Amino acid sequence: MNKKMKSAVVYQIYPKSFCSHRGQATGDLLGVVDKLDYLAWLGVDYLWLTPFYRSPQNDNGYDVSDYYAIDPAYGTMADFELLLSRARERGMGVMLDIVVNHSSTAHAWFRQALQGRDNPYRDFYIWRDQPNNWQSKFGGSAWEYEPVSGQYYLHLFDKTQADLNWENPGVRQAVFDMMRFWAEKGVAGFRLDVINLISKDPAFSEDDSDGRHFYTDGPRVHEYLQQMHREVFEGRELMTVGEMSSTSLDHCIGYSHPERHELSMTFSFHHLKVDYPQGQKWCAAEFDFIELKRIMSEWQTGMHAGGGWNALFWCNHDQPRVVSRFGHDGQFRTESAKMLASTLHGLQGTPYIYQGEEIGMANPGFADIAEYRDVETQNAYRQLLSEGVSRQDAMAAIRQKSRDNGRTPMQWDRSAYAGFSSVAPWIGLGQDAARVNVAAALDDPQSVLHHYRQLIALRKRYPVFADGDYRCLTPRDNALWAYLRTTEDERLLVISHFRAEPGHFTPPPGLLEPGWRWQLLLANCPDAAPAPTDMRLPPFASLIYRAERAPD
Ligand code: TEU
Repeated sequence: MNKKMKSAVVYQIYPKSFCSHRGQATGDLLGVVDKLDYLAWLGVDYLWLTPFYRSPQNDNGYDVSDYYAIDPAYGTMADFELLLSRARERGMGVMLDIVVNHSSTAHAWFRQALQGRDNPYRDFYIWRDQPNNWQSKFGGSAWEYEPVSGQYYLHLFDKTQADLNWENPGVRQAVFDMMRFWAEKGVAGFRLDVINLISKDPAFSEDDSDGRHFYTDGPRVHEYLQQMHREVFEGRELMTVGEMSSTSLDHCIGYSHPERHELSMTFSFHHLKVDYPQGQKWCAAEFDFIELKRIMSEWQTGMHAGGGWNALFWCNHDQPRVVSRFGHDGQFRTESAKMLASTLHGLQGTPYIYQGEEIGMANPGFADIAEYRDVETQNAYRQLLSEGVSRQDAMAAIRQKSRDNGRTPMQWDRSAYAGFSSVAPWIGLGQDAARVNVAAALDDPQSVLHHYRQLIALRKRYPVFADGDYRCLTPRDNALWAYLRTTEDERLLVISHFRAEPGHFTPPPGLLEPGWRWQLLLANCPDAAPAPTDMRLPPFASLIYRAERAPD
């Protein structure tokens, strides 16, 4: 990655819920075009769009049936080309979501594969005469019986998402051809869906858990990514990010170290499991703040030392809203949303902003299971009830954890459908849409939105954001996360208070040694001291200070 890429910020768009240009229940590509001026004003450099390829939409487009076609629900290839050029005119690149751990079972390759064991496409997928004990990430066995051939095919996700067989060189060539097609069109980068799951251990052994030990960061995954780099990325200036499921720090250094020629950076998820007691997602639970700091600090220092690069994120289309999760979506919504933003954007790596996060959108709190659309949520609900969990407890878990928390329509203004569409959207709106929306946020200089805009600008202005090393100053404090980023010439001090009660910050010994000139860059509270000092912190306070070497 060059210097400019290292200071870049990415904005994630879930087109289905972003904006409907045509005034329909689901968003479309022209809806994204309509909002480009807003995104350029915010200052982001890349737009990652989740999949809009042709798809039966069993998993909202992560089940692709044609990698070369735009799903008619989202528009046409001409719409996409318009989006690319209009974004480019505004200095923004478009990143595509590449979903090649699996394809839809409606894909022509799979339909061919069903023709029989001799069909040349049979070996594009993974077939076995007997299933093993591997489990789908969406619940149930990872194997589906196909009665005509009498074999089972592997699906780590929904049964309509059949895993591709990367051992087959023909699969790899077909994937690289497809990626080159989009690169030639002028996309600026790729986000690679669950890319660390593509290499399965060929023994297909029984696992003492759900199978993950035999396909996570599997035996040939680095080889495959290096091949992808040679075949697709080399000679092009592309920003690439891999989504890494249940991965390790060492593997992520491998995936993202520039000299290994794999990817620019990685998403990992350990920090978003701090509200999964004993690893269990589907229960309502408090988050473990100390653990959150520990994990994020470990990835900060580990990736820095190893020469890897983190993708930084609190939210995406699979996660609850961070203000509801680690902040306070009531009285302190604005303060806590800003505090969380500053905490993340002060770290080393590339920050990703998920649509709506920049205005502090909260979980919708749907009361009824019928209001949820997501396949994973629906499966989880059935599973919980079958295990004897009460409806009330099941719904409490779903309200907190469902992926649909992040999928309600983007809130643009206070009109009936929040400016998303002129008809009822495919999923309900957040309850706060009349108050929490882009139009209101633009008008209010104290809004969460203006805070995000300032954070993006600061990253571009001061090299310490991209380059500084990281030290956590408060690993055991129950309320405070303060950290220091340092280069030869600059220091950055981020102080974040994670509680709804007042708190306190005391500078650690040595921090204020002479020779440095401090300034306040950004705060979410009035009357912040101009330089770090012993201070009282209001609820969810957050302050960013910077120092440079004072002239002798
Ligand atoms: O997600 C991968 C994934 O395993 C998780 O984020 C998953 O959704 C979560 O752990 C469930 O609790 C990616 C996409 O982001 C997601 O939307 C797709 O459903 C999934 O891959 C399959 O393509």
